Amino acid sequence: MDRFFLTTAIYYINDKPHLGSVSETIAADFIARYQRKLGREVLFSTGTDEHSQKVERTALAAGQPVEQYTAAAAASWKALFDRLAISYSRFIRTTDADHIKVVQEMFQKLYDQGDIYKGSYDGWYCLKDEAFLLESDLVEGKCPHCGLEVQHVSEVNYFFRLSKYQDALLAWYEQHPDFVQPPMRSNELVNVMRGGLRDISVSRSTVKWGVPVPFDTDQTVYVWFDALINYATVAGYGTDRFATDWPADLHLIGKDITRFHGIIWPAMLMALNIPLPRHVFAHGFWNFEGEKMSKSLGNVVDPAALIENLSRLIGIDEPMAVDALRYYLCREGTYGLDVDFSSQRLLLRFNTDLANDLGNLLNRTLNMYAKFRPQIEGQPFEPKASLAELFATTLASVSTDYSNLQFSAGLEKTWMLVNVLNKMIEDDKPWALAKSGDAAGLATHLATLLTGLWYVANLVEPCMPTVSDRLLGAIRRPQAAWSDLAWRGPGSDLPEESSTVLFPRIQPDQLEDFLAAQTARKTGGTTAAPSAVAEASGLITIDDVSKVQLRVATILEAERVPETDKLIKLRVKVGSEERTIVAGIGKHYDPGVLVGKQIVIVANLQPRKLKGITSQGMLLAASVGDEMALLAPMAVLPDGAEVH
Ligand code: ME8
Repeated sequence: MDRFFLTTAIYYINDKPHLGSVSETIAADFIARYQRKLGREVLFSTGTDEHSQKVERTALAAGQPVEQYTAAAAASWKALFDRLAISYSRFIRTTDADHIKVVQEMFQKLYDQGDIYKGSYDGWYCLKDEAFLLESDLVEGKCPHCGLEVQHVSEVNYFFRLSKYQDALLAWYEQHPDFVQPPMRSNELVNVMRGGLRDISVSRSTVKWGVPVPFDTDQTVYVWFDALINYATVAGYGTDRFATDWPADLHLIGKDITRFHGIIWPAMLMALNIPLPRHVFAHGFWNFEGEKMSKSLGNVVDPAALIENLSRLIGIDEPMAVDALRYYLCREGTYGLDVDFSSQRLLLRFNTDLANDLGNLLNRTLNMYAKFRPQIEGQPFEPKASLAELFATTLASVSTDYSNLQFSAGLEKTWMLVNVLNKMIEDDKPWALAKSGDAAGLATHLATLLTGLWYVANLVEPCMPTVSDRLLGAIRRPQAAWSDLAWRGPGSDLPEESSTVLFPRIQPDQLEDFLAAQTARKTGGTTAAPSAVAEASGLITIDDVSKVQLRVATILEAERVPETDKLIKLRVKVGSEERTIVAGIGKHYDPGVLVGKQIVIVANLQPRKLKGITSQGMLLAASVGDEMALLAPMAVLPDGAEVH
């Protein structure tokens, strides 16, 4: 059977898990489940990075022996991953005996062959990132990555000959342009390598909590050297299994640790004569109000509390709350880029996508099937042939999105199917078919709903395993491999219940309670503003609308902004006033055709600079895909006219 080996980064355990850290494991679980649906045997690892100076210090501060501290912390990470339905095959701890053995074997081998040598380090060290830094790396004397204070370190330790592999690494990147993704991350690394690589320190003489260097008991292995090796341990380095389980197909990591995975780890593998992983994908960060979630900034969202709040205040059981969180994390934003967390957006997705679109579809299908079953007895029970192609092409396109880690795009397409089915109910009017005695039409309609739901339940499984099982339980159809999904009737798999509430629609008072609970956690007691509650319901008030002043404007002049094909600078007349507006319409309009036209602008927007030009407003345009059209009044009006 085809195999797929997937890893997440392993987590430092001096901090509690936050939403950002678990988002990586959830995304990896999505991939693992999808690969299983493709019929592959999946090896999927995650775990904890337990050595290091900062863990040693945290245990000391907690007044606990470090072994005891790490055992308890690792157990709580693992328990959270179990709660989040993470289907890992191995939860690796860097304190596991097999891992320590592999680290020591590799260190010894590299030392024996001259790739590790003794030297002395005199420079800087960032405790938060566990990174050695050059004087020239520092920004205003602080760590360039996390911005925290650094410490001066001067010690004798062992170095890895990273510089020796610079050319081989660059050649590898040239031959494997998709080794590191997204491409911007690969470009960053190539630039670093072209700037020249220096040998790196790979042991510490002042840190006791680490894997002992096998031939020098005064030294422990540097935590990153130890941690990266976890991937080889999982694949059974040193055993027969390694030949089949290695290389990894995908290392999923965050954008802050690309140098370790895209430069140091491949160089270590080259030195050890081990094949390189096939892909490294670096995702973006979950931010909170534009800042990376981190304990030092005090803005972390606690996933366990979030699930508890959702479950308790919305009245759903915990596995469904977990799935709602998983859906939000995978559906929001483009994977690879940063995303801002918002409790309101989470609830909006819950109410619209999950309760309204999907939950309703299931409930209506079950209701109608139970009601009309006697009328369709003896009729052929096959789905509409006219929808076969749409479902087949969507399945293929969702598959491409999932394979490219474009989870949100794949889910969006799945929801397009949900909405096609919902719309079909409105268009076909099954109650009218029943009334007019069109038993064949009614049977086709119901078979289409049940077959469509079977597809949808399978397509959402990588993201929401419990929802998928419950959907399938309700329509009494089995989980299917991707290749077994076919546009055929349900056969003898037929629903028995006449209704089920998958997700209840959240009521305004529940919204308020949830947002208050989430806010209280971060600010120590304040409640959610009413506007936040309204926003979460997806509705705005007339007061919100009246804040925006829309006006008709006449375009006097238009010219392209140099060095961009997107921006056009407009001079517009709004009543007695003339203004400059910079608009991103350059790919859709030639400046010449715009002069003399009337448009609608937002007149009370704060000015902002675009390419050095102050833009005093924004124009309104509608777009879909690559098409765009400016909005204009249907009759010529005096410019400055208000738009209501
Ligand atoms: O770096 N949003 O561990 P770590 C998204 N032990 N992802 C985030 C995030 C956020 N706000 N914050 C962290 C380490 N992550 C090392 C890894 S691997 C051999 C050793 C991601 O606990 C981060 O980018 O600091 C990384 O991929 C993972 O969580 C673990 O981070």
